[in-house]
Amino acid sequence: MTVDSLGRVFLQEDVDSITVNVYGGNDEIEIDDDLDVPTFLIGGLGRDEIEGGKGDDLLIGGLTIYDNDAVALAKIRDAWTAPLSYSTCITNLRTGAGGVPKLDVTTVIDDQVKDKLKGGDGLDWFWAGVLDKVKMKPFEEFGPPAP
Ligand SMILES: [Ca+2]
Ligand SMILES: [Ca+2]
Ligand SMILES: [Ca+2]
Repeated sequence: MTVDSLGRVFLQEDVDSITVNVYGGNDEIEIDDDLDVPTFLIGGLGRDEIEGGKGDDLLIGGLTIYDNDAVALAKIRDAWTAPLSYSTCITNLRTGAGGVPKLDVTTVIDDQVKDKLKGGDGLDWFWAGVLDKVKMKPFEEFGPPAP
C-alpha cells in the first residue's frame, strides 16, 4: 500500500515509481524496505534523513535547480526509471542525453548541512556533500563522475 502527498492510497502493483521532494526543513523520507519500485528522493534545504527501499533509488541530500519545475523533475524520474542498465541511466542523466535535465555539479547543489542518506537494497545513486553521512554499497555510484 502506498500513500501520495494528498493522502490517497494505492496498491503497490499500481505504482511504477515514487518521487518525493520535501524542500526546506529537517525532513525524514523513508521508503519501506520491502517496496520494490524505483524512487527519486530530494531532501532540499535542512538536515534530512533519506532512506531508500528495495528498488533503485536516486537520493539527493541537497537541492537541484529543477526543484520548482515539475516537468523537469518528471523527465529526470523517467530517465532514472527507464528500462536501461544502471550505468546507462546514470550516464544519460549526467550528460543530459536525449534532452533530459542534466544532473551535474552545476545543477545539484549541496545544502552544507548534515544529511543522512541510505539506499537499502537495489542499485541506488547518491548525491551528497562532504558533511553528509552516506550509507552505500561499494559498487554504487556517487554524484558526478569520478575525476
Ligand atoms: Ca529538507
Ligand atoms: Ca538537505
Ligand atoms: Ca534502494
